[in-house]
Amino acid sequence: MKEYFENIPVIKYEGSKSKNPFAFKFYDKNRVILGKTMEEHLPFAMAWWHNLCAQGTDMFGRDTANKSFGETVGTMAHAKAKVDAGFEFMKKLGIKYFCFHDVDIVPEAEDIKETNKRLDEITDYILEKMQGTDIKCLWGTANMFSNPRYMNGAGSTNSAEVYCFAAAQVKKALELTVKLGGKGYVFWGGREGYETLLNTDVKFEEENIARLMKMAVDYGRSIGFTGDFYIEPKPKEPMKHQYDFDAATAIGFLRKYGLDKDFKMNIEANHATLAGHTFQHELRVSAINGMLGSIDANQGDYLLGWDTDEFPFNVYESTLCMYEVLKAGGLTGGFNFDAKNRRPSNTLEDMVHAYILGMDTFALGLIKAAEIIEDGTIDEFIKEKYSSFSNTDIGKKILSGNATLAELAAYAENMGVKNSTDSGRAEYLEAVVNNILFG
Ligand code: XUL
Ligand code: CO
Repeated sequence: MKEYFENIPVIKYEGSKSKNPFAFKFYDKNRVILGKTMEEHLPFAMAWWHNLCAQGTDMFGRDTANKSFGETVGTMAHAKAKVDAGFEFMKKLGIKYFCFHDVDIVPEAEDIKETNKRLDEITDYILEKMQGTDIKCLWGTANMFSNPRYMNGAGSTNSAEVYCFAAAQVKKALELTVKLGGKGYVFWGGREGYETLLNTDVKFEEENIARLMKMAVDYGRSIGFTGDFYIEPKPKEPMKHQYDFDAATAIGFLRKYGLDKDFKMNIEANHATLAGHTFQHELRVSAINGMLGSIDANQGDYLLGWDTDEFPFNVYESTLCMYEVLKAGGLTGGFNFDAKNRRPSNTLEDMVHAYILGMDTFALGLIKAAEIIEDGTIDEFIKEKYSSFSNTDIGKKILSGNATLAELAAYAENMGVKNSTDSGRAEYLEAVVNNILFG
């Protein structure tokens, strides 16, 4: 079997003192943290599209990286070489999951019937490669945003015929996800949105998206898909205004259309920040609604207003992410590195460095989040902050749901002047976190 990453060894944990660029400094898969191994806490996934397909093209320039893997790009021989290279990559890094769009794994043909044949062939091959390994599919999805036919949306299109194409792609991608044993199925609404209301019927479009999702749930369940469907919220890009703006919006949409039992959120860090939220905020909103499913682990650049999909290196953010994940009792999905190398980081070695960076960043986040929880200061502070609702009669009455507005008003009138005097202590708590991170 041809080796693609010839100079790359199997990546091992060597500890933080190691200077070996091809070793983990913090990701020690067997280390136990709060009762589970790091590997159990952190089901990492490789994103097929960025890692095996994207060659560095941006709005201003063409490819800088070569992902031909020795074959002609756009052929089935190339599609197979990507499978071989991808499996070698995952094995060398100890990554147990992958995520894919239909068109990441085969070149799309003019005729969808031909594309589907290619998809059958390549997934037979992927299944073959999976045998004898513990590599699994985390989630599948259909790319309903690249083909020009989707320029007016997929589920939100104006055209009944284009809507049928979207349905056909979702049907096939679901079948492939089931075939590969995928745990989840993602809807990222890339072109589900609008530029101007002068040409858009928002109500019509949202209802049609819900219809497509409902059909997907019915079909998925009928062919044995028992996993979670996910919405991956994103506020903009490529559209000016995307319907799945953020977790709160997507959750409201799912409840309105009765889809909330089958769907959870796939939260992407860079999408959160584009929505003007922190990553942690989106995770918390999902978790308190019982919908924290999976994570697209990347980060944006606060100085840039677009989806840079960088590999995560910000340990403060990965710590707060892992704090949310631990508090929520873990993910049903995993941590998919929906991230790409910077355009000038264009070698095969750079792909490996990027994954080492990402995995170490989340390992550090896990270690530090567990320390925050074990330290207990934050939890205690928050418990104490709201304690007037648990240790006073009037507070208990409010929580019981049996209080009336008149009763509370009478209570306030009898109380005299009362200003809130309980300090929020934000700076103290930030210092506590810094001390755990760096102390
Ligand atoms: C785009 C994005 C997608 C989804 C899957 O911003 O994140 O790659 O993760 O379609
Ligand atoms: Co994503």
